Amino acid sequence: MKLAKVVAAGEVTPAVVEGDEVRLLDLTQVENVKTLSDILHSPDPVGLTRFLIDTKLDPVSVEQVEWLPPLDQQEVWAAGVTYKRSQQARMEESETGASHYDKVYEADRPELFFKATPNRVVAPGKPVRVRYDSNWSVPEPEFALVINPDMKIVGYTIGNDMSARDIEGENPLYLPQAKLYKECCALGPSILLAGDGELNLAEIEVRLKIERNGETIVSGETALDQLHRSLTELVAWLGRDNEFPGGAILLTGTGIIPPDEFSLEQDDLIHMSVTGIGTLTNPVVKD
Ligand code: DO4
Ligand code: MG
Repeated sequence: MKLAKVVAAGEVTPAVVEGDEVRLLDLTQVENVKTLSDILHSPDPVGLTRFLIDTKLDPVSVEQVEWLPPLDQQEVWAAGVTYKRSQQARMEESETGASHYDKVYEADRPELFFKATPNRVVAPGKPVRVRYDSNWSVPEPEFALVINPDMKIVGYTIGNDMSARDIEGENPLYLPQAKLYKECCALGPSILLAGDGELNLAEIEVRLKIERNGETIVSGETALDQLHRSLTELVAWLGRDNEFPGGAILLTGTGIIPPDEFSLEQDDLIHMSVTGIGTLTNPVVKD
């Protein structure tokens, strides 16, 4: 079951996505359930979502609603160098930082960094930004975990960890500037609610396609079984001596890196797809 946050008839509301249709939820049916997070952080998000579907309303087409990023107050964090491909690319981009990237790939402690506050996260369809002081920026398509305040994974979504590779490559201490700025992250389009069973990681593919003037100029794919760490391990590290009263979103790192000569430009269109979740599409702005 996929849960989204949309604006329909001027109201912000959580909704269920079923194929090309959206079913709005009626939150008046349950006391103390007012937001997407109230559902995500409830004891049974799947059961509650099913119960809240407004059966009096006809489903609406996905084109008829405005999409919002599927989060409220969650902090957005990201893991880095969790795929071999990312380790290689980072070692090549940084003369001074190569050994740090090499070591962190094998170390017990993963690289985890603060990625975005909710106001820096853009919705599906809205522009992500290339910093004006970067000449080498790329999108990073990442499988993202939706985590409740008890540090339980309650869902999955798609995250774009926009990255200024020239700034990060110049000096690893510039990482927060390379990663965290306005419109530096996109999330969505919806959250696949976690079921009871284990995910079959080999079956979950992550794909990236970048279009320029209607032509595909970059494409790539990976599968989640290429991830060097387990999802629960990453969440456990994030939760060490930390707390997230509003929940958290954790991007799990990229396994797809565009060719070194590629940098995003104004009006490029980025498509990121993950099996079972859908496609997150965002244009690029640089000014
Ligand atoms: O160490 C730099 C960031 C790594 C990252 O964002 C990734 O591997 O996805
Ligand atoms: Mg990343």
